[in-house]
Amino acid sequence: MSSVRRLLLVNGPNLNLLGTREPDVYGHETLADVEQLVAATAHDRGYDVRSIQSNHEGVLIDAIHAARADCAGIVINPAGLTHTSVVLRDALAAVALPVAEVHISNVYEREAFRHHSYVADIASVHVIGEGVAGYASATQQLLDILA
Ligand code: CA2
Repeated sequence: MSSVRRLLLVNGPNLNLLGTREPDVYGHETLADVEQLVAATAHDRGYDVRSIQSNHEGVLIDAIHAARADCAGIVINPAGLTHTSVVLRDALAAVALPVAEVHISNVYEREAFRHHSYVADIASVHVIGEGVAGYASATQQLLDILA
């Protein structure tokens, strides 16, 4: 087990709008609810969580790089960058921490352009289409790997 007992939670572009639009797709919970859920799940197992959401790819990449110094793993919903971003993938691969990829909606039941993930093959955990509750499940599975 790593002596570092902290996770990084990363939420990508537009997820700051959670709970305010498209509730039929993303539910009624807010980003604050997601961050609280992950923090509570991790705290129960002795971990704390640093959370970041940004609409800017470079900000997310800087946060991922910083995690190398003081985090044991990363829970990430890359949002639309999932399907487009080689640089986000490269950042995750570079820090070489265990990664849990979460998607609130079932991307495989949506448009074809959402079916490919640049992150999927470097993530150890995938939770897709379980709503916001999927973040808790992803956190538990990541902590199982870290235990
Ligand atoms: O299902 C997911 O979690 C997604 O990562 C969400 C992304 C989408 O591009 C991915 O294909 C699947 C979109 C995040 C936008 O979030 C919003 C939340 C509320 C209202 C509008 C957008």
